[in-house]
Amino acid sequence: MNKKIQSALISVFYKDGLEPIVKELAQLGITIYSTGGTQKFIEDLGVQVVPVENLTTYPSILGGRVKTLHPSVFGGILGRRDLETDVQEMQQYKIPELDLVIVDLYPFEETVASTSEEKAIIEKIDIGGPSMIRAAAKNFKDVLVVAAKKDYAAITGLLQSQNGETTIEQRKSFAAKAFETVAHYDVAIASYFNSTNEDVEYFFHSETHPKIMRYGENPHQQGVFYGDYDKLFEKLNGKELSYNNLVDVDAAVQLIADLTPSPSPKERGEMSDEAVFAIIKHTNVCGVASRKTIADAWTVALAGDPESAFGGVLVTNGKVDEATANAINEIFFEVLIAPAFDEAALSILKSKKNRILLQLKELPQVKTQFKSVLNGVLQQAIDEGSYTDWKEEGGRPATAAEKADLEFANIICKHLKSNAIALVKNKQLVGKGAGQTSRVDAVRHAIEKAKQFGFDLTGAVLASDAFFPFNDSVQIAYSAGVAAFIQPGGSIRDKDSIEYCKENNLAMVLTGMRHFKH
Ligand code: 93A
Repeated sequence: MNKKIQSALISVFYKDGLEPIVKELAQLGITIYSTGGTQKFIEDLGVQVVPVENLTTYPSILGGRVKTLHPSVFGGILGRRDLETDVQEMQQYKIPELDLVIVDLYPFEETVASTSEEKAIIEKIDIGGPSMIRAAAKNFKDVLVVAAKKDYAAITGLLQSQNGETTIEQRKSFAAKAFETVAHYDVAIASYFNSTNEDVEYFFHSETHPKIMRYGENPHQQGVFYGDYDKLFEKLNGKELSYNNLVDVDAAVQLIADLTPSPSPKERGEMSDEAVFAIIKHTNVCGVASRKTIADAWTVALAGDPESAFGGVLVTNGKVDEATANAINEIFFEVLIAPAFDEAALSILKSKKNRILLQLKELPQVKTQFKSVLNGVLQQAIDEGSYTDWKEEGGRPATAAEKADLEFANIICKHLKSNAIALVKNKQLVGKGAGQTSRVDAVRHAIEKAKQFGFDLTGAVLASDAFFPFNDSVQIAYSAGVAAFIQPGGSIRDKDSIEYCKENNLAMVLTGMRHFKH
């Protein structure tokens, strides 16, 4: 049903962008009601405005906490124009109909980001604003609600073109947006309250402002990041990093740091030898390779599991050049992290505006990890290093090429969720089993993946994040062609797998360092 707007209530925190809409309302002869600051702004434009106090018969009280919270205001918004009893009551109490509600809320998130002073933050919890928005959205049959600054232009256009009339569909669609605005606002407030509980304060420095994420791991979960990723990365392109992006970026950066001997990301950017490219999905690496050029490293990493790569987080230790950018551009990915990009590469990669490009400035220097469990927080030192020992216990020593692959596989395995198995051939991850409840299943899965993408495992090496309690894993891998193994050792039955390697002339390295990752 079309409705002609006769009256509007405007109460906005930021006044910029309001002028055209106010002028349009004046032009259409619509009565404007408004709160203190907004009223002044409108008056300064030379437009007539009725102070909201004329409706409430109260001044703004309690330092502005109560300005619009009054039956005259909410009655004017919520009253059903087609319900006789509502109409009668509105007349009885002299409540004018309010047909348009424009609100821009107190900037809660901005305040959280700019100060840690609780008193200032609490005052920026808007009560009247969201209430008016909800009321107007609920009564969309009669009222149009505008709850976001970004919609001012659209509304002005609408009023102009429809001569102050709106359709029910238009009002309902603005109501939906309004409820979204309020929902987001409340999530931000709840996240802030959760973040100030003592446990969290204890672990995180007070100078770090919590960054409220759009949501957590899933849209129905709240999410907050305590930290400062701008210190580590320069974002060259793309949308906001999500909660899941951050989790994967963390996994990516840790992996690439382990696969790159010492130089800083900046120096690495200039180096082209031993370029490593890795593809991360849900914190697990699903493709990784080391090659002379970055373009080759990318092609070979992707070939390891082109199926999983879709939507992944990509990371390299080399400077992204034009050839590599062209190749990467072919697939859909969420984030690309590199220490450097050349100009041509950047312009290719920036072709998609949502694609996140991060230039790694420095590696995080964090040495401690936290994880919440039950009603507390677990803290541990990070899993630094990849082996403490290098004992050749198999039927023969590993060859030089196998050693290189074994080291590579061992690091990859460290970065996979347990139980983890990594199959590597010529510095390419050709199969992996991760997050399996049985180690043998992880082996089977790794072999299956390798076969799926046409790899011949003859001469491949296998890394395991923990010891082999039985020799079944080694047997299965050997049957598929694997010739060398790396594992921490430490089982009372280590000798079963060692014996098997001896009998079959297979190399087996014991590292003395387990890499569980839960
Ligand atoms: O402090 S409040 O929660 N109490 C209210 O009654 C109220 N009414 C409007 N905040 C309230 N507002 C907010 O004031 C609006 O959401 C808007 O952000 C702001 C506009 O105030 P002014 O027009 O005085 O600048």
